Amino acid sequence: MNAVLEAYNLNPSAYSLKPIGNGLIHHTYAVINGFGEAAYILQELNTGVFTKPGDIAHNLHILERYRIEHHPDYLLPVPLPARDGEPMASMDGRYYRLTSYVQGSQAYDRCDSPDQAYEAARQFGRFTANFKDLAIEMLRFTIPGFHDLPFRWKQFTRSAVEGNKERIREASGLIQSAREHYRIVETYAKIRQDPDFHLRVTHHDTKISNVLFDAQGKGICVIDLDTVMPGHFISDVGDMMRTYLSPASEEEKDFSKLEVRPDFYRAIREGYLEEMGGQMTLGEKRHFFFAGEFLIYMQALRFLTDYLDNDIYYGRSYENHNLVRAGNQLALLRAYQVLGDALKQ
Ligand code: GN1
Ligand code: MG
Repeated sequence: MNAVLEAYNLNPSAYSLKPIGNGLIHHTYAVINGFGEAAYILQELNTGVFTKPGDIAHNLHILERYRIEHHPDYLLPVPLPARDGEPMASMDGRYYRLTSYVQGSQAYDRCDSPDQAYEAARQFGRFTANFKDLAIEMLRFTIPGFHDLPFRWKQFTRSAVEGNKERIREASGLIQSAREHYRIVETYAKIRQDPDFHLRVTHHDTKISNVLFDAQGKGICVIDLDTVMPGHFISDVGDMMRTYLSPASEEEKDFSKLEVRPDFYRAIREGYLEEMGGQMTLGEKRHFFFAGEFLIYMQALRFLTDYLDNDIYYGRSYENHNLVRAGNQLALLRAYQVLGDALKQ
């Protein structure tokens, strides 16, 4: 990593690296200075997932230009240029980005209170709201088909036939349960055609650790902008539902610990609509609950597909890891639908 620091004009002997975060995709480090303080965040990009790193740089450049013109006071933590002026440092086919550490900020691994859910939802809502008039077609799709549910469904049904035979047998119960929710794919396919659903600047990875908070617990800004691309609000709201509502995460093996907390649901709704309510159409608002179904289901399909494909995307730390994750997400989906029934009453 010394060469990487040098590519950013940092003296490697003056800094140390500390791995942080629990993302499944990139390797992330805090760059610690001689006073023991975090000065930067260094990330190695996963180019197996982001096959065109230049597209990320392109999008961030567009966002940054728009921000400077329209919201100069809005904090958008984009990577710093490398010594040679490039938006990334590339070395032996690997790509790295360095971002300034936001002083006084903290990030959480888990959403522990409705206040946190509210603050985070506001931050993601504000992010989309601030780029309201950006010509969306200027942004590139950094992962083609990323939140395209019919595409994820196709990948799933293909792997359920062509994947690892033994695993297909092992997963037959879950494959069946997953198929039973096909209605969610159909609803999404309709939404996509509906002119009432706008393509907006969407973050696509709204877990709580992608929000920075100040010492008083107020949201400062959103981070991790690689998956920012055109999308629908259901992606961002849905991933908040998926990751904030339950005290137990996607890693939990004891599904009885998955729980859907209605006060957290209300907090997400309130925070998001506070920023985005004025821009959303009636059709979009009516699908606020659907956002959670959409995203939890898509994540279940993605984990299950990866299990059938021998864990090539998410990796695993134990045998059947992705099968357990898929089972977890389907159990969460059922708990979420129970909340949906209650909300209808
Ligand atoms: C991946 O690595 P991380 O946690 O930022 C994935 C998300 C999934 C998530 C599930 C680019 O995100 O879509 O929701 O894992 N990101 C990508 O934990 O695939
Ligand atoms: Mg991410």
